[in-house]
Amino acid sequence: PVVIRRADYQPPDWWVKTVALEFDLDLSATQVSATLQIERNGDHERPLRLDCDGALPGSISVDGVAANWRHEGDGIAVDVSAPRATVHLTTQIAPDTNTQLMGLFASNGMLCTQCEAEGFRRIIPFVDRPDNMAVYEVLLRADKARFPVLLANGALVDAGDLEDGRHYARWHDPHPKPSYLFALVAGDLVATRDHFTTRSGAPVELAIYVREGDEGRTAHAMQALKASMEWDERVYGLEYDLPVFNIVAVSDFNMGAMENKGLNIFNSRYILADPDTATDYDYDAIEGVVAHEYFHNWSGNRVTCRDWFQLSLKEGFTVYRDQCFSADMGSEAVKRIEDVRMLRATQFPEDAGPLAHPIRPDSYMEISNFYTSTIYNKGAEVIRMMATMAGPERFRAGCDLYFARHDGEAATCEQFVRAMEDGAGLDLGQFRRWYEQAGTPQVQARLEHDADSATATLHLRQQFSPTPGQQDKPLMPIPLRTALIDRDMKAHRGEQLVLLTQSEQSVTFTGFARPPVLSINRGFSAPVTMDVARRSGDLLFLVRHDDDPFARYEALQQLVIDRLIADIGEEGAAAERAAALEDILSVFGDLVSDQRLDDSMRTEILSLPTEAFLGEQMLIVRPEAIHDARRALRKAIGTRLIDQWRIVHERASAVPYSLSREARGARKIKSLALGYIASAEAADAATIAFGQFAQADNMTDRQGATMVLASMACDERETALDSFYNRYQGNALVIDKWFSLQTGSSHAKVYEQTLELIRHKDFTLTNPNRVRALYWPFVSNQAAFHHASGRGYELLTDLILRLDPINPQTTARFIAPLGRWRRFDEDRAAKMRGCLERILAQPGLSKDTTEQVVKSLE
Ligand code: BAL
Ligand code: ZN
Repeated sequence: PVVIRRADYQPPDWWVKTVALEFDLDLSATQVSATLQIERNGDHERPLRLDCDGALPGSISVDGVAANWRHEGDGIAVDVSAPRATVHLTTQIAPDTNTQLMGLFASNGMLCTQCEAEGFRRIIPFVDRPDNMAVYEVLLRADKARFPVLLANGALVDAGDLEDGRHYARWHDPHPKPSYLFALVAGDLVATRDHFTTRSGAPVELAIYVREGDEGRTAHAMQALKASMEWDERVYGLEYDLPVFNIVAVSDFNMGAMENKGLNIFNSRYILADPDTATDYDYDAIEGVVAHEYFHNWSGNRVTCRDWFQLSLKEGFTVYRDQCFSADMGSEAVKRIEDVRMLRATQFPEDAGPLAHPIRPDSYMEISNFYTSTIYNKGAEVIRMMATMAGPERFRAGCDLYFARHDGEAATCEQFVRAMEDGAGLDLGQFRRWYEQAGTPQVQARLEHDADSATATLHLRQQFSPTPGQQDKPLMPIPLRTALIDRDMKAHRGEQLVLLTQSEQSVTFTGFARPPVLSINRGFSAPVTMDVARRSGDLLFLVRHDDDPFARYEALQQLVIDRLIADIGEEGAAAERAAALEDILSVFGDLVSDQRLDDSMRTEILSLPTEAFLGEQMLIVRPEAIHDARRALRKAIGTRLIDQWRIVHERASAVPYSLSREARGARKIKSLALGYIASAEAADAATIAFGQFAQADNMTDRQGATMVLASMACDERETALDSFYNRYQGNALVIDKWFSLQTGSSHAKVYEQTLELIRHKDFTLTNPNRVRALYWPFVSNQAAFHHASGRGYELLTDLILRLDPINPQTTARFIAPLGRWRRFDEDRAAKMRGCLERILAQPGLSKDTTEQVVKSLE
């Protein structure tokens, strides 16, 4: 595949200024006709170049005369002599064979589009790049009985009946937009309606369209939409700008959702919720994704990206905005822990592997492969660091300037940084390296105390590991929120922001007669790994006394990690390790009933790091040893504190269902307690778990109990799984959970069970949610996927080879787990490489998958 480079950016030779589209919609043969007003950009004689992917034109005319055109690379070239012209072209497409789900496709008898990043060219040949912004008018015609609802971007300007049972709808979007934000939907859908009045008094009609029968599960998404609209006005001063805002839920979708102007299209899992079918986690995810797509209306649509290398301009910023929104709607501390856990689970491994790339990449072969955790989550951390350095008012001033300067434009990350410099008054010269460099910086910290001068000196050092194409890296500015805590007072005199800009740097603090305890990278102020030299007992002190909730969580996680890594490597004397275990058991015992913690935070703090995360802490991952050590620690915690876990489980079980914070916290700790009771191998564990399952009046409890049972070998396991399946047959989103619960379990027969599920009648390769539901939990299940025989790798390889011809975008996501071969022993590494080579040998392998495999083998 061709490599596209950021440095080669050139504006298009021709602009498309307006687009008039007409669709005669049909599942198997949709006719498209397009009229484009084009304008030459600059003084040249080059032809009009249109990107094209599958949708070959039936006819093309320029100013009413049949055009001279030819194929050229991935597109067509059309001769145009005048500086301005009207181009007319037609295509015919078959949505029902579009299994890639890019462009116009069919899902459960409805038609819908996904155009980001390069799907529009599968509808008509076009200047399909984000810097070409045009005004769209769209006329949709279809059979009225099969497609009673016809939607596109903007506002409805006309609608009516036609002959032969057909009807039409004409939509106009006054805001110039790139083609990736184009959308249409046609189907037999029902709407939940509401309305919102903007701060300026403009009325907005809101609608969420779903399949009949699902309308009872849209209330939470609607509430999230209205809360997002209000929040963006209050926090960023940004108002909505069209009279309608439509959302449509579809079952077959590659992404989570898509921010098309005025017509967001969602994967149904991020819309549909009621207590019986959605967990509290699902409710939060819906709130976050609805907000994310809504916030894109400004950070993405009003100001879009000049080219796809700038993707983090809209994604990193919008993730940061949705993270702050969710923090405001719930618990800031818990949200921060969840976001950091996600970053460490997905982005840190990416940054340490063969697919590492800066948040503003320098090159790509297939842009779909760059919708990554780095672009999204690390991108959000980079924005967060600027916000931390600026403080809230100055950060807002920087954002205001960015939107004022670039409204209606296709902008760059550099322009965002410049607006932040000018508006927030920051010097971001060195900070730009966060956009340029891949890899997670490593920071070493050591506190030196001098009793004579009553000073404490913080010594810091930054280091980088090479990443593909970047051997030597310049220094980065790393903002570290820091506090020195007095051992007696158990308090600090205020937090400071220490900006580490040098390779080694020291900061001296005065007035410390006794050595204080270092609390650093509080709130995870920088996305780095910290290696802190500590006195024994310091971590325990922080767990008990740090006033930063994230730092408390972090301290206990570190204690547990240190202990498990020592166990796995059999490091240190047995007596030392036994003492460390006693510390952990004692602090867990205190925290189970610590009145200062709410149950949600308590659950976060008392959850053990995953096996995969522990693997990340080791040079060479040892899956069985990690599994055994973690299991042993869980058993010890479960057994020692069994009475407390029982009390917690009973207490939480008495809290009635509601969406209040207290009730949600109770459900969260309930399943954690149940997990520890099971880990203790208590004789009645299966009975208690089945009791929770049978009595559950909501999905959080039911799923929590099933998850615990799924890893056990008992009759209750089969009864619960069968009952779960029978109860929810026909509800795709819940059946997805049923698949995940089994393939993600630590049952001894998880591999055999996964093979059976692949053959299950409800498994299909054409629905991305179902594919991900079955395979991701298995692949993330370190002990199962990395079984020494290599059978886990083969199972995944078989999927990749079968799925690639159907849906390359979803397939390519599954390459990364095999690409981590350098982190495993020689035998496993050889098997993983063998699988990658087997994939590469497949004739006709997609560009998406090829790019990821080639990079993973380099
Ligand atoms: N723009 C793709 C989906 C999202 O990030 O919102
Ligand atoms: Zn986004």
